[in-house]
Amino acid sequence: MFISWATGLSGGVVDQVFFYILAITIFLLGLITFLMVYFVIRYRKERNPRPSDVHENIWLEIIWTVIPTLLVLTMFYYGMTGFNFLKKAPADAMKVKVVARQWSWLFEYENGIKTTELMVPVGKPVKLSLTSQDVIHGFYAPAFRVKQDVVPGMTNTLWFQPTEVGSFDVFCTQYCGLQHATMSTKIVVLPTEEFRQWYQKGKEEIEATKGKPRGAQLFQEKGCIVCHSIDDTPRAGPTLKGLFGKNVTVMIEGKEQNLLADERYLRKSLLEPNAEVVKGYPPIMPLGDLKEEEINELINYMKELK
Ligand code: HEC
Ligand SMILES: [Cu+2]
Repeated sequence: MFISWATGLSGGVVDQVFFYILAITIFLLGLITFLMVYFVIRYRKERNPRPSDVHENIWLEIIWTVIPTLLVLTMFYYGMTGFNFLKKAPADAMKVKVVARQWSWLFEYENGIKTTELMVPVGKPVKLSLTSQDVIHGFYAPAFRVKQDVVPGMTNTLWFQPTEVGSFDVFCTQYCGLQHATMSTKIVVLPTEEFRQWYQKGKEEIEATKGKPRGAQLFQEKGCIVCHSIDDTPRAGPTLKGLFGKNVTVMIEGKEQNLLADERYLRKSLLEPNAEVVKGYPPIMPLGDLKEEEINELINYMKELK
């Protein structure tokens, strides 16, 4: 579903305030419209040829001051308690780091797993710490009714607690450059046991790279593996299996061109990811923060992916 119905604890809290205010607004709209029409008929010229001037009606004034004030105060009360609820994550929340960059999201879990879609277990609160590597982005999960700006140089937080299994949209709400519209992902809520297995498996994969050459470790640590498989599994980016020495069709400033995937090509892919963009893929590959030595290791590693 494009915009899903409210879910999670925050969804319920936000909707309560929203519908409370909406109900009062609709009631007042009805009351005022009714009185307007009624007075127009009741006090029309034929029935009331000489207009009379009404001076002071103390009770009327008290009523129309006190009732709206009380109504507005209850709205403030519900708004404030809802706001406090949304601002304070429970202590037992699962923590996930979120890095936004032009134009993708990266999620980093406490055990080191990295993903491009946010995987969470059902029924457990999740606390996100959000930062940006480049410009201001906005993390927005409409189904959970939560939204937070993601600003370079600072860490903002946000929390939610999913109450049902499913897949929910995430959008970027700050116009952050050309491919802003493609900067969306999903929150995937899994049953507890399924999540536990996934989390464990990810941990084992990380452990498995420990004894491997530096290039393989970097490929994992720098999050390349999140978008590139080294077998044929499709991910956000093309598989890197058998890339070296192959011919690739790329778009350079909108023009199609055939290039040999040699060392120059691999290096350029890392230094200027959006200069030679593989045909059929969006230019979402982020500029990793890589040292010269790390680039060399990664290139050596990619050359060996047969
Ligand atoms: C957010 C997802 C994402 C991440 C993270 C990412 N890439 Fe990419 N990468 C892509 C996409 C999408 C493409 C294809 C479009 C393009 O060329 O920009 C690509 C293209 C490439 C290419 C050219 C592939 C080809 O088939 O010609 C190489 C090489 C590459 N990436 C290496 C890396 C390395 C190494 C890292 C880690 C430092 C990395 N990528 C991180 C998404 C990503
Ligand atoms: Cu963005």
